[in-house]
Amino acid sequence: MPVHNEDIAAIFDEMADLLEIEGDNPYRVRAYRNAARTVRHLGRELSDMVARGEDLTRLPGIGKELAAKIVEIVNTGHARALDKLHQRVPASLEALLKIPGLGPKRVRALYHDLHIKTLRQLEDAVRRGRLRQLPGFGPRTEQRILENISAHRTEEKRFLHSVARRYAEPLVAWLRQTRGVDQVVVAGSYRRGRETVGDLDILVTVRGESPVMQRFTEYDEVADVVSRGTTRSTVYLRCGLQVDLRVVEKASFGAALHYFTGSKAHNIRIRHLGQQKGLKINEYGVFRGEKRIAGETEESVYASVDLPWIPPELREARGEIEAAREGRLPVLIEREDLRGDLHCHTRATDGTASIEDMARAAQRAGLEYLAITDHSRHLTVAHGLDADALRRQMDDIDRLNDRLDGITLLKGIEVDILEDGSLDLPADVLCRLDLVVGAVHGAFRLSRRKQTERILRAMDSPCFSILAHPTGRLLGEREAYAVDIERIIEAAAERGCFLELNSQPQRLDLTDDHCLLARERGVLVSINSDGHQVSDFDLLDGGIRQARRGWLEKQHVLNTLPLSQLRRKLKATMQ
Ligand code: DGT
Ligand code: CA
Ligand code: CA
Repeated sequence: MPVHNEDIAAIFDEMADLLEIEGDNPYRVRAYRNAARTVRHLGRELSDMVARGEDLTRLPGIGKELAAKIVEIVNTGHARALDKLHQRVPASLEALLKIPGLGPKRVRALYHDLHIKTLRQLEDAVRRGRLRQLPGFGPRTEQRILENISAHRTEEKRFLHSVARRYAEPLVAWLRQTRGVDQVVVAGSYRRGRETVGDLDILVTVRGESPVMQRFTEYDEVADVVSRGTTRSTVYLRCGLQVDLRVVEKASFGAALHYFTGSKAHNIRIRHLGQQKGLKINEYGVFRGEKRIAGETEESVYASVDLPWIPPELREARGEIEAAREGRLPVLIEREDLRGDLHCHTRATDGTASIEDMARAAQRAGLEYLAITDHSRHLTVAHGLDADALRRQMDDIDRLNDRLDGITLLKGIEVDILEDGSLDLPADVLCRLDLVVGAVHGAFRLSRRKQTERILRAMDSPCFSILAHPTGRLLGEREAYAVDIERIIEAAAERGCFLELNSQPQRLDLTDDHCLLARERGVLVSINSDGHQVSDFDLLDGGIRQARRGWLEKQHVLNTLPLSQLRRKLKATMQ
């Protein structure tokens, strides 16, 4: 069975959690967490690397012991060390870990000191005020736990688009290889490019007899077949992702694709338009009376209600139907429109590659310029640069630019926005750079007013260019901090600075709604990789997907500009 990086990362994360609950050595715990992160963000499948006998200890943070574990997982699908931990640590504690605000440390305290093992016991203990005996559990923590326990009960598990894609692509390839199979498309939220997907909705058309259903339910990664029929089956993959497969007739393919792409709200609007013209629109086609008049292609479905085809990313009932009717659908940005990347890291801080390697990788990714923006000194976990180290890096970049052909490096920094809104390095140092990317990396729990003012103040600095990952959220891990994003967008418009759409799969902020707002207010968005390794330029696809959901066109995106024009824009921010 093929083991994906995500499966390995999940095992390492779980081991870190369980070791921490057990009170193991913090260095060991951290080693597993770092390894999970490395594995998750690696551009290549570890199973391939193991198959080729490559030396895994050359990966950052992977020593002999971890390398051996990776090989074991790739070969057997599991880690004996984790199996042993499972025998020692009660399974119900893992459910507690899923409550936001309850990390392994707190779960350990609950378990050791209060013998709490289950959600029910936890809820009960909170209600009876028992948690207050524990250090670090105040009334606010109690409140959050209560809120989250109830939210958690109903919460469905969603998958990052990037993770779903790792499962979807090989499955689609597998189905395509099946006798008689013609078209295979993943519809649903996946096709609309949402940042997370609840399940995969796959449509296939076949010629004559095809064993596609059998082939689907016998796929290696299927853990559980929920239902199997001749035209529809549902399975769970081992990672927990649900997949629906539907076989549709060729004459209905466009109608089915339209229906199952959604969104539901968009579909309902289109169906109403049909009704007004005396047409019935469903997943089988467009009908006048009994007669099917359209449905083989999506274009034909839209044409039946006098509309041009609408890109899936826009189908959220946010004005796309009106725009289509009035001939003002956006010409959405594409990956090829990006000429550069304005946010990445190197070995100087928490990246894994040299400046030169990052430059070459960016060039291979088709980019013409790349801004090096390592962390500033305040971010000690990333070994942030002080003024001297930054000056040395600037000299290095000058020398490299003399040597490099076909790509230009820009000098930048990802400077911490401190709690009071000042920047982590003096203005005279910052103003010598080509651009300054400002970011919030701590004090996430300030009030909305304070957080907003903090960022506005940072944007007032004389040389602030781009606000990085403007909400600080980490999908599935950390909520956005409370902040008035509308005011920040307005402030960016007034000050002539820019907002980032960060392409890291867990970030993807600005969100789609924020992009719409930025577009409306005339603030240019910079779609950046925030790359920490050479393979990270691949992540730009995800940023583009989000930007398209936010209606962005080429002219709304800063880093589609040719270098000379970009320099002019950036200079204007460096007063
Ligand atoms: P997800 O899976 O939660 O990320 O989101 P979707 O949009 O993929 O939703 P899903 O998988 O429940 O259904 C796939 C598509 O099927 C959905 O986008 C629109 C269509 N659909 C599902 N149920 C209905 C419905 O009751 N009415 C209409 N008009 N369309 C529906
Ligand atoms: Ca779906
Ligand atoms: Ca579905």
